[in-house]
Amino acid sequence: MVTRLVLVLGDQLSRGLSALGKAERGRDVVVMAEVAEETGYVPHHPKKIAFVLSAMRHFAEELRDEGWQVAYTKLDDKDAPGSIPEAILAAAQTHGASEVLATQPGEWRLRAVLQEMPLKMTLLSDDRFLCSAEEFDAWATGRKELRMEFFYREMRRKTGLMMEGDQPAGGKWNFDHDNRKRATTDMFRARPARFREDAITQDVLSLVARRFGNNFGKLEAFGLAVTRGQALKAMDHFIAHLLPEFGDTQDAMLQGDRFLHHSLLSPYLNVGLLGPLELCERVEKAWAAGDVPINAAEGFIRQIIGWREYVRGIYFREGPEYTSRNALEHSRPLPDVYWGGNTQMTCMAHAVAQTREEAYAHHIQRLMVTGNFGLLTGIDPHALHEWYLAVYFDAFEWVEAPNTIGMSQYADGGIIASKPYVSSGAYINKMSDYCSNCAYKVKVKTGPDACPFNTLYWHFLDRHRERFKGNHRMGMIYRTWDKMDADHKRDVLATAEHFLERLDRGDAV
Ligand code: FAD
Ligand code: DLZ
Ligand code: SF4
Repeated sequence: MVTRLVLVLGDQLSRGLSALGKAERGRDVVVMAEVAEETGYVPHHPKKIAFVLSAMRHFAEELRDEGWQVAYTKLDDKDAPGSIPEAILAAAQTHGASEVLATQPGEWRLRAVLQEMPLKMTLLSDDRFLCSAEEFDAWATGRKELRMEFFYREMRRKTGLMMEGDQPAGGKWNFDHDNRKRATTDMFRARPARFREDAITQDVLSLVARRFGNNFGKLEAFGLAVTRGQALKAMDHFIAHLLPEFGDTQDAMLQGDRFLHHSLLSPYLNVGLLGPLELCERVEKAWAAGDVPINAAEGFIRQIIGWREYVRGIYFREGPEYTSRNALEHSRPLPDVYWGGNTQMTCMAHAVAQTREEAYAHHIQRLMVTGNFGLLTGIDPHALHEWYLAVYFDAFEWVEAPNTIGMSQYADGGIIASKPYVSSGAYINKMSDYCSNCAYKVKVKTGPDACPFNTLYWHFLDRHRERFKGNHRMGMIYRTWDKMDADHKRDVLATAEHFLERLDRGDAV
């Protein structure tokens, strides 16, 4: 029997991966490769690189323990291949193989490359998701608007999660009305699970420090799960200690707490150490046992079977050009503040500092602080896309791009967001304790002390009036703007212009 190669990528670390399912243990060779092209297509945060490489090495060990033959190349090996195709070709030569089994990569870039390989490629669909591309297309075709909420209901019906017959448990599909309270510093909070670094991780950490020490991001205090066993522990820890209050503090931001009741499970889901369905079934069980309130359980399950599956459907439906969309024609270069440049804005300083240290910021920080700032100031959405893809430990294009290009920057012209996610300082003030400690004044509307979000918000709406004036969800906002005193409006716009000039000059804003 001729040996076949079985490709396992760094975000395909699942024992149930379709390519492994089709392979034969005694016959086939698993190919896993640490390669410069994958570690360098954006300047990834060192913690993200270390996480992926350590999880890959642990996964390879586990496969070997189970009797698989694994051809694994490390980044620092002599003659290490520089890219995934090179790794495949080198392994094909070594093992005399001419056929490759692979699960479709989660990125257009690698899909295109694999399709061009001069070998027999069997590309299997990635069934670690609940909704296939075909199923998503069938749902989306013919709809005027692709509303996540309706997609989510389909996924609830399909999985039967928190369903009573064909009706949602508790009589409602969505309990967000009970969620999203302002966090207070005295709220009880447990910490997310952290793990000790073993010898494999320590080796990877030294490699990453040597090779990627100049990338934006701190490597010390790693602490992430790198095996399925650890990821399962992180999941259990979250469900027992954090999930009960997940809904309440979902949108809150606190200077003294970077994680609140968020799960930090996204990296483990995205590389395949955890499955979305097993996680949601555990959450459902905790709710059914009375350990978790319905608003928390439903809200969490919605993020996974709703948002996560929905954005993947959009990514593959919209095609490889999606990341180049720029519906609002924004072109400002990414300012230094995103790379830790000096700023007086406490909210931006916090979001960026925690990103640098943890490779993590939670959803509202990504959407309503760094995302909101990017949209209001008119930063090139592709530059922001590359930033988000680089700096977060859970960033893979299929999930990052729809969130950035679509949800956060409205660059897809409104496929994901029915109106742009913009806000003045009032929203950040309501949901956080940042503003009380800021050089800018959140209640001030014009002049040098005014919170930049207050003036940029109106500047954005004013300059995009033609596009948004007919949006039925924005009519009220434009009416409010129109009713304002003309002198005041002029001061608002002039303050915003002055801020943008300072930003363009590279001043510390
Ligand atoms: P929790 O708050 O605990 O949520 C639970 C889980 O729900 C997450 O682990 C995640 O798997 C899922 N989830 C929640 N919201 C979303 C969403 N909007 N899209 C997809 N899944 C979601 N998520 C990524 O996994 N990778 C990214 O690269 C990424 N980039 C983003 C960029 C921007 C501009 C924005 C606004 C959001 C982005 N998100 C991304 C979505 C979300 O911010 C993260 O999934 C979440 O912060 C991960 O932290 P957590 O595990 O503590 O999440
Ligand atoms: C993110 C990442 C990194 C940093 N390094 C590797 C690597 O060396 N080898 C590998 O197989 N995968 C890596 N990955 C994950 C890939 O970039 C990911 O599989 C593609 O982006 C497709 O989602
Ligand atoms: Fe951010 Fe404005 Fe609040 Fe300062 S006042 S923290 S800039 S929202």
